[in-house]
Amino acid sequence: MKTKFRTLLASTAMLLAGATLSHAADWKYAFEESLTDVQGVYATKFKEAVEANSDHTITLFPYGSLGESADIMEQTQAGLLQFVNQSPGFTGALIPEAQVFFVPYLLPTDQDHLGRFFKNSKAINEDFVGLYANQGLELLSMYPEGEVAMTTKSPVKSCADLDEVKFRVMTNPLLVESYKAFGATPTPLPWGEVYGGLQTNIIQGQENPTFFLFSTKIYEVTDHITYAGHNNFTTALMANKQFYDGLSAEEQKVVQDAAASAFDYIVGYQKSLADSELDKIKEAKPAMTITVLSDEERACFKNAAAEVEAKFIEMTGEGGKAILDQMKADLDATRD
Ligand code: 6CS
Repeated sequence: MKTKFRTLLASTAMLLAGATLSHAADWKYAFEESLTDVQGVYATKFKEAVEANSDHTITLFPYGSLGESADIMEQTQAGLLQFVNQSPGFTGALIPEAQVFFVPYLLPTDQDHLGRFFKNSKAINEDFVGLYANQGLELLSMYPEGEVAMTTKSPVKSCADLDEVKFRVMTNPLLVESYKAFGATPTPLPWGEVYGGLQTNIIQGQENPTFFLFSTKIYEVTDHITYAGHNNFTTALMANKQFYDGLSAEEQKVVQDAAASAFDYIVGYQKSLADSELDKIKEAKPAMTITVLSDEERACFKNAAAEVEAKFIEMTGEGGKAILDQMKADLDATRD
């Protein structure tokens, strides 16, 4: 009898172990940068946390392995990928309210303020979660990647210097309006066409955070870096909502905790990157000019902001205005 009981116990234990094993899955996570860029470092932290706290594994797909930003979003919405990191620069075409990140001078360049804002903002952590859910996406985290700089072939001291400059922007309508208001000829393109476009002079400028100008060697095909303080690059991690809703409460907690710990890490990590990577650009190309515009020189960019904000409200109506107002309130509430 005892032996029979032991056998039963052993087979039950094996069955349970099998059941746990059969639930272990390999989740696919794609992002828009290389493994050593900010999104890659965030993804690595997220993967480490999920794997340390569950039986699941994560396979990371850096930029290019599954296509452009628009491709990895489609694959996630179709359920082929479980996680996607896509920046509002692209998501703005899908979720118009996400274009709010391109109202110039809305976000501060102070990285500590930004960190507090993203962590505590109602607009980010509640309102946008609902808007992303409408597109079949569970928004897990929004985080900053650094102040955006313009890189061009001729010097930029004011909006007038952007006249006739074909300026590449990510593919969202408000960013097009921004650069129109700045006086340039905006040219929306996926990332893969930017280096070649500058090399062949199809475009003469683009904007991105400093670390990306170095890691993607954009400094090789432009000669001037200009900081106007007009924006900070925002990006976002999300999951396929159907997949996320199908997880147990415990698994959802593992995913949320992993996103939160990767967020805490990346906010500090990316903070000093702008300075260290700018030094590397200076070393690689001493002739590169680096200009931080004075308040006076920024005036025309700042004046353009009101026009772009009005366009945003025109494009998104009451819902967009509510998000914008909430973001402003959240930014005020997280000031020092
Ligand atoms: O400008 C872009 O398209 C890219 N910029 C960054 C910083 N990350 C990914 C995105 O594709």
